[in-house]
Amino acid sequence: MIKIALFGYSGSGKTYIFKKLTGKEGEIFDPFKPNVGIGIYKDERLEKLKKIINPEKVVYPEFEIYDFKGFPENEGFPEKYFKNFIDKDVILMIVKNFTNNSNPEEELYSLCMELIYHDIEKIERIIENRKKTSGEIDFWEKCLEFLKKEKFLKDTDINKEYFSGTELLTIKEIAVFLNGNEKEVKTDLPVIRDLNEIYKKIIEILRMITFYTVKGNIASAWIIPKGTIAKKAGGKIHKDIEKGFIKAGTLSFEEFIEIGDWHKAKNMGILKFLGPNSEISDGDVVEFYFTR
Ligand SMILES: Nc1nc2c(ncn2[C@@H]2O[C@H](COP(=O)(O)OP(=O)(O)O)[C@@H](O)[C@H]2O)c(=O)[nH]1
Ligand SMILES: [Mg+2]
Repeated sequence: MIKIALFGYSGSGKTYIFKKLTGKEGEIFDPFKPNVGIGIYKDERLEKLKKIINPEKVVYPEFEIYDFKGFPENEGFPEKYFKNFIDKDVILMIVKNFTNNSNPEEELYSLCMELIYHDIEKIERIIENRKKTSGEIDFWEKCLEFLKKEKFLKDTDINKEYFSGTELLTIKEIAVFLNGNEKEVKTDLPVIRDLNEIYKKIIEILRMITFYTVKGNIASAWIIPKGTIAKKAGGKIHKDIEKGFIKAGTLSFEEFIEIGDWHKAKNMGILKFLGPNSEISDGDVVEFYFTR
């Protein structure tokens, strides 16, 4: 499941957004223990499928949302706090923009700097250790230079392999949620302005796609990385499908909606069949054939 961490100063609206997304009430005030909840993505295409085929059950994609206590802007975040983000897939920066004294541009800049300075400190420590053991430092010096230009490491073209196992944060996908409509913000980061758009945008930012299955009167949506091959996509549903994979019958979402019935489409002979190593496309409606 995709893990989204909400990151922002106190009062920016993290808990408000968390409650809206998860429907969960109650709040934890320990800065190192998050509110954790599940957000359900009412995927528009799945809603359409539901209307057309009227299945007994619809399984929507779910996201794990983490709401941590914030710190005031004039205080900043303690280093330990950032451990909260290490295993999350996306850091969603929540920027206050719902009062007329909001300064979203300044607040966003300041949040970015929190992440950048966190990484600078981590790398300075790596370099210190490498100097003691005469390990490789050129790579890390380049990273430092990059960060000092106020850029995120995820945008470097240097070898990202070295990043695995580190506690760096700017190697992650990072997006902005502009909470309110008071002011405009200029930024190169992906900006989300509407709660209803969060999941769709995050799927996009993570370079993922959605495919659909309609089986046994259950309609489901599945989120996979772009470029996933059919066999692996089947494995997302059940390991048996991947192990015994024969082929996948697919229809584009638009074709399926037009015809409105899987068996009819099959009889018309318009399914496209994919071998184990062919890629699934965004919006595909898929039936897997496999041996048990
Ligand atoms: N008008 C308005 N108030 C909001 C919005 N988001 C949060 N608030 C209010 O701002 C205050 C702080 O929000 P909260 O979610 O607790 O901030 P947190 O410290 O980031 O968790 C609360 O009183 C919220 O009800 C918003 O989009 N519009
Ligand atoms: Mg809160």
